[in-house]
Amino acid sequence: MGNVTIPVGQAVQQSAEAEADILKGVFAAHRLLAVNLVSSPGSGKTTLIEALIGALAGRKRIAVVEGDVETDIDAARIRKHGVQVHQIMTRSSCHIPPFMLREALGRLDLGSVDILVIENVGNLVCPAEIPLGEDVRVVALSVTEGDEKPLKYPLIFRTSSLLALTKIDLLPYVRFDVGNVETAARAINPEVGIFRMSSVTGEGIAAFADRLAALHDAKVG
Ligand SMILES: Nc1nc2c(ncn2[C@@H]2O[C@H](COP(=O)(O)OP(=O)(O)OP(=O)(O)O)[C@@H](O)[C@H]2O)c(=O)[nH]1
Ligand SMILES: [Mg+2]
Repeated sequence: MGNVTIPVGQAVQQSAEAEADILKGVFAAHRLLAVNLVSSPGSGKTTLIEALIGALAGRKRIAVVEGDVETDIDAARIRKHGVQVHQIMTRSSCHIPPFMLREALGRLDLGSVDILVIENVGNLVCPAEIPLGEDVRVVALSVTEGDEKPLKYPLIFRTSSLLALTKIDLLPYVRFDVGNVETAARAINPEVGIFRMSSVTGEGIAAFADRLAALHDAKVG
């Protein structure tokens, strides 16, 4: 029988998908909802997680995995809220690799978690291609980034079931057409759930928290 040649890129993707399946099994076994939060650097991911911890307090037990190239600054911010957190430093990787997430999960008490929020490395490109076995992928886009982003980075908008439009308190000061973004996002993914929110005014946070809580309820029955 002759050798079968698999292009390297395809082989890497297949192994990432196999890893993601393992992670999915871990999340299912612990009856937790895994949320993969993706955005450009500085869109407000960590601030949003901090607001969610407050909004879900007493209802859902939250744990957080932080992914950054360097530093544990974000984990230190989350730790102050008294929830479980683990920081992954990816060094040269522009996304959280599944094997690093698997190691991180081993450091958390998953039996006491309802919703695991994974803050991916700030980047709209690399994390889009790497499934982490998540139940929900959320792409966050802040109003200071430009309203053409769904058109320029379609993969992350196609593969995310929720879109968090962050920093809407800044709308009076920037040129950003929310309607255009929502139309473009829905053209790419008609099923996408869109949330306009501000971690400064608190607008939209409760609705977003309620959606995640409902998704966890639906998963565990
Ligand atoms: N005006 C306004 N500023 C915000 C809001 N959310 C976050 N910020 C600010 O935006 C900056 C970046 O917020 P972070 O939460 O650190 O963003 P991030 O996406 O976690 O950043 P990286 O982890 O570096 O990718 C900080 O100065 C926040 O205070 C918001 O809703 N409104
Ligand atoms: Mg952050």
